[in-house]
Amino acid sequence: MAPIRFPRLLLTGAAGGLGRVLRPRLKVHCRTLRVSDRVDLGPAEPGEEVVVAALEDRAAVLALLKDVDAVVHLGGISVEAAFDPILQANIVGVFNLYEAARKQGVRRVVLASSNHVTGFYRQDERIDAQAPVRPDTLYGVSKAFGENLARLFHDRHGIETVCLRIGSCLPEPIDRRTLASWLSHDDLERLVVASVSAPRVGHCVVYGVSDNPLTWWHNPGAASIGYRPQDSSERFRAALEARQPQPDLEDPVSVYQGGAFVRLGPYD
Ligand code: NAI
Ligand code: 15L
Repeated sequence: MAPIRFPRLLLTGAAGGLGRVLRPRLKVHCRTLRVSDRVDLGPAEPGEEVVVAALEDRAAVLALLKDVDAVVHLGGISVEAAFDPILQANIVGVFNLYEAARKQGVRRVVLASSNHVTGFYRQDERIDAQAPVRPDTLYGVSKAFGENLARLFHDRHGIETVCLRIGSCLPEPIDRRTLASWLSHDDLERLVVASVSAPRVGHCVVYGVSDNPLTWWHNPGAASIGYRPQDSSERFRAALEARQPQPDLEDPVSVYQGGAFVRLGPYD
């Protein structure tokens, strides 16, 4: 894998599921990895700096981005929730991140967006990243906000962002839906490394999936940033279909790409 050309990388959401996957892997690719979360991260490992910060704390986020060359932004609410925590973490928090990037001169962000930005497309449709957003939750709306804010900060301030509409990043697919949406941990690493190290990305939106044969997403942006997935959900299909009954195809959970998210809410 090509080395990242940024000396100091910031990884937010480092205490979360994907943060814990990426923390040891990104270290290999940069001189200093600054890891951050709102919860305790334990002591810094060699080559690390640890900063505890809440994304909604503007001053703390400004300090967090000081001397950073690029950001991998995973922090925030990662599922459907009431509006107020989503507002703080995913809307105020993302604004604080981009304002801090602008003020601190950070030129590249890899933004964890989500497939739930387009979760109300049907599973029998194949879309690309240019399709109008159809969020399936307030969470999905907040991710669409992040993508749009990233575009503003690119057009107005030249900050480059790869918005990753991550599918289902798991050790292996867990049901029929995730046979289509699965992103392996190794491919997550490949995708993030490509997003950080591609020479020019502008503002782009890429679905974060492995090389699954049945997919809902036409994803040309992935190749253009140099992402080459190596894994496929296909080897799990037979066993998974054998142990899981055929779903009710009229159920919205089976109809829409967002799966169970399309039924979540209400919102307080
Ligand atoms: P996670 O929920 O396990 O981790 C998120 C981390 O963000 C947590 O450690 C949490 O403490 C931190 N956080 C939450 N609110 C914060 C705040 N206000 N200030 C500072 N830190 C805060 O989520 P996971 O699974 O690791 O996902 C990482 C990112 O990728 C999230 O942005 C999520 O929306 C996105 N994503 C993940 C997918 C997956 O398959 N795991 C699929 C699609 C998107
Ligand atoms: C997401 O956006 C969530 O963060 C993750 O927990 C999964 O539910 C994933 O989407 C998915 O769609 O499987």
